[in-house]
Amino acid sequence: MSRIFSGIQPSGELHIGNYLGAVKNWVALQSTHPGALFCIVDYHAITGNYDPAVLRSRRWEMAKSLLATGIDPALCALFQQSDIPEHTELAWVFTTLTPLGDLERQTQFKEKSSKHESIPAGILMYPVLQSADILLYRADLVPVGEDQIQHLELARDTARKWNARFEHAFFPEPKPLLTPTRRIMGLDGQSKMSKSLGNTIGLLESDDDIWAKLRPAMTDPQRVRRTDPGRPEVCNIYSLHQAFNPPDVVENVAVQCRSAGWGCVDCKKVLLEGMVRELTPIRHRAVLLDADPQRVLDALADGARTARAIAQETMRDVRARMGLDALVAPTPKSALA
Ligand code: AQP
Repeated sequence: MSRIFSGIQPSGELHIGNYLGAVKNWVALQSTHPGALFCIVDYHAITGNYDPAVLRSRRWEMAKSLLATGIDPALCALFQQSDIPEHTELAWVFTTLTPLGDLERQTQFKEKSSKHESIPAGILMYPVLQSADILLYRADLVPVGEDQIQHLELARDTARKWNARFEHAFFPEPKPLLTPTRRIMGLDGQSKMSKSLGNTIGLLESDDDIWAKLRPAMTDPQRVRRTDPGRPEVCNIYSLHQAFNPPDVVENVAVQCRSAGWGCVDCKKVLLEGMVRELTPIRHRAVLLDADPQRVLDALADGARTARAIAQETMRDVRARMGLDALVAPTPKSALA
């Protein structure tokens, strides 16, 4: 049976891009793949400047939000990366096998480093730590959004390199598991919806707040007047309809858009209905968790126990194969004679 691992940074609120690209899939997969591991990757969230108090609160909010989506600690392990020091230990091992050029070629590195005058090495090393996150649990399936495909290629290379040097087939070569909504664009319709770009709709936002963001959101730029026919295939709002509304509604949206039967605001109102239908139960569960925070702490403690046992076993095996296990005194030369 395949083992599933995936992670999410507590670098901001859980948004509909994270949800549709990855987390909704986690919730489905936890029932079909017992023993799945889902990690709040907090070491990945400290690569830039940050406020420790804000990070603490975001870790909490992320754990709560994930449980609210339906992540069930009885079916999977939900834990924090910083509770398991073996992540950083294995990351160092993998650093020794990774060519600098492979890291500099990563698209996310190029995008994120261009925003810094002095580039933090953590941004460069991010995919090495990510490979360690996955391979520490010898996971072979990783439900992620499209932006992570290149990083997973690097994880496969790393697994191949380590296996070739130290033990054949020890680490599996992890493959991505994508959803039909593998890349959700931000409300500007220009770049990926991203916590750090401020172009998100949070999973726990109120109906009014969602509407305030949807109303001015980018649609087909050729629809200047209400009577201009639209092109659903280029419209970000249409792709959100595909994620939140049933096929008959989506079909009608396309007809109304192409014929200019609806204006963009009418179309967004129908989208809001679909979003509210899906997000209301999640928001309700988040309120219940706010009233019973011990459930969040218990889930994380249980998850860390499960993860730690696997991580410690992997590192024992890795150290032994690399000549880093406990030393035994050499046999004295006189005893060999
Ligand atoms: N816009 C997106 N569409 C589809 N999937 C997405 N994911 C993120 N954005 C989208 C997927 O969500 C999971 C968790 O992502 P992450 O927090 O580990 O890192 P990220 O991809 O860098 O997410 P953000 O929101 O863009 O964070 P920042 O701004 O901090 O870098 C991943 O599976 C990701 O593919």
